Amino acid sequence: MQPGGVAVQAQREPDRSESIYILGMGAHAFRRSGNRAVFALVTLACLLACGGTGGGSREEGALTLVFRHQNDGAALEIDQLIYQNEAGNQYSVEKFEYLITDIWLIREDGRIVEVADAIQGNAVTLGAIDHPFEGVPAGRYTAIEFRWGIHPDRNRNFTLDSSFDNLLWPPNLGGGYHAMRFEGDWSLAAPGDSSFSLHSGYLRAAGRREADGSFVVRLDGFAITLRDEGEIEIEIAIDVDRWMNDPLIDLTAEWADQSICPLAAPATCTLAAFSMMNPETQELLRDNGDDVFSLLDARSSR
Ligand SMILES: [Cu+2]
Repeated sequence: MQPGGVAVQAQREPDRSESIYILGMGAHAFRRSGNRAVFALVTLACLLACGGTGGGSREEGALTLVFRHQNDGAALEIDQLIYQNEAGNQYSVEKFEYLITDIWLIREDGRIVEVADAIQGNAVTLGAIDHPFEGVPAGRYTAIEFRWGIHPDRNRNFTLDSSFDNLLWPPNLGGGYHAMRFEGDWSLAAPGDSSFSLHSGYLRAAGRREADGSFVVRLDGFAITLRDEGEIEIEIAIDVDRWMNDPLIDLTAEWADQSICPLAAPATCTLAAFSMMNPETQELLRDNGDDVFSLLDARSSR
């Protein structure tokens, strides 16, 4: 992998039992309680058995994580019909909201620090807000990993707390949570403007291929030191244009399988609509994920 590069994996199941820290329950607002009892026990066992710093005086600091929303490398503008994807569709962005889970910092010694269980972003209503996390163990960090969406094993209704209910996915399509809602207008040569809706999640419905839109993103190629009572900042770009470009999502293209189109013939479904019902769209979105994220900055700020 190139420095600063991105690796995307569909699954990530390392043996974390030897090397994980989990931050305290008060570390951030969205922490899920209950389901990580096993990991908490492992952490406790490690803290006892591994010695640590002893005496409850663990050295720790703060992390600020920022996601910047971009389009083709520039700050994203909302509701402007000024963008064009590589298929030639002119489009605007009216909605861009998403779920990120399993945010881990990787230390130089290979240890994993779980920073947050789940956060959500919204380019329209929240913009590039800071996600602050306290109680991060001091050390030297060389990578950050997170999952876009949520692991399929956990992608069921209400596995996250109620602050994530706005991202729930329709029960008849499998339930759980969206990874992303990306919507806007786009321009047709004729008869005029129309809207598009690219939603990704975990499609499970009778008569359709199962398709999971979640994946792991790893950003590395940096080395920053978090000192006791210090602070580090990591800034990550999400480039929305890249959700449509490789492979191409041409909003005029007709679904490969019209037999699952909810419209009555002779109307046809195109990739601009009904994205939640179409495994083809889910797979195209997931396959586009490998160049959406990039590291803008990683620094020790205190
Ligand atoms: Cu949806």
